[in-house]
Amino acid sequence: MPQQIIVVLMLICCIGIAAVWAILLRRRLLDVGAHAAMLQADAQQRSSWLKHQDDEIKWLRSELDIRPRLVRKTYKILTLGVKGTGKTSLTLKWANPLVDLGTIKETQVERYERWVSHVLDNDVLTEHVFQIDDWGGEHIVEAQHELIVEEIHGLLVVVDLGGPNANEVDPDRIQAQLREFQPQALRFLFGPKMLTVCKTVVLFINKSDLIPGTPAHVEEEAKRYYAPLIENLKKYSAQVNICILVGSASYGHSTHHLFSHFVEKILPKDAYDEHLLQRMKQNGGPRGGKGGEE
Ligand SMILES: Nc1nc2c(ncn2[C@@H]2O[C@H](COP(=O)(O)OP(=O)(O)OP(=O)(O)O)[C@@H](O)[C@H]2O)c(=O)[nH]1
Ligand SMILES: [Mg+2]
Repeated sequence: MPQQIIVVLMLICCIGIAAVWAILLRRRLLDVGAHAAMLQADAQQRSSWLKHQDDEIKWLRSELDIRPRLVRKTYKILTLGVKGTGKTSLTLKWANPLVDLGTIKETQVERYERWVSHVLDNDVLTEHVFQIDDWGGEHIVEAQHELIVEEIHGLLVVVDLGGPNANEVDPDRIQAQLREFQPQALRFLFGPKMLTVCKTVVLFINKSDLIPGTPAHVEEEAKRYYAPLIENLKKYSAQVNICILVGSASYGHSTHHLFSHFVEKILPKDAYDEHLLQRMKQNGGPRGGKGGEE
């Protein structure tokens, strides 16, 4: 009898264990099923992302195909003058450069870029850019050399009425600058290549703030100091445009005329865009205001 009980108990135990196993197995199977469903959903999502990326690449390619080709036209403007006349102060003011290409140590030239206009013609977008080379006065010989060997579209000669910390006109300094640009030097600078490529020469008499009086009087005085140079420059006016400006880089007098003047004289007429036309209309050209003479 006890043996039968033992057998029955063992049977009950076996059935119990089997039932527990069955439950565990069922749970496991459910887990595996859920995992498989998750993997399938994940795979579907990845495949949809891939398709989306593929579509995006195709769209970008088609955009690239219809995008205009970019062409760049650079016009070089050279700034020339003895040490401390205000060349850098003036360049930073008129050119309002967006790009500072940095100082080239060996040659001591500061090189800047200013975008002037963008013109779209069929599938070509032309970007017109001024490159301004601002040579330190200590390197005037290298600057003059650049004028002779490079293609320079505009020349900005900067003279001043007094030294770096002057608070009045310095006649000795003016005489020294007149000697620097005496007729013989001008003949050397205004060679055949320069006269062919260069569209304008601007003489900017800087530091007009050192002369007291009305703007008209200041201009007259400044031009009187530099009369020999003005006269010698004008001898070239049949070959190249000559412009005389009196102003102050520190106070912004006449500095705004420079950009419009260079645009007007250097940029071909088909290089104007809407924005530039608007700007030129507002400025009224280089002689729209006072201080300019050609
Ligand atoms: N009073 C007066 N000082 C000015 C004017 N423009 C520039 N300066 C001063 O002149 C000094 C020289 O100015 P810069 O712009 O460095 O002259 P620069 O011609 O570039 O000098 P270098 O590169 O050394 O040849 C500075 O002390 C300026 O503050 C101006 O319109 N009026
Ligand atoms: Mg400088």
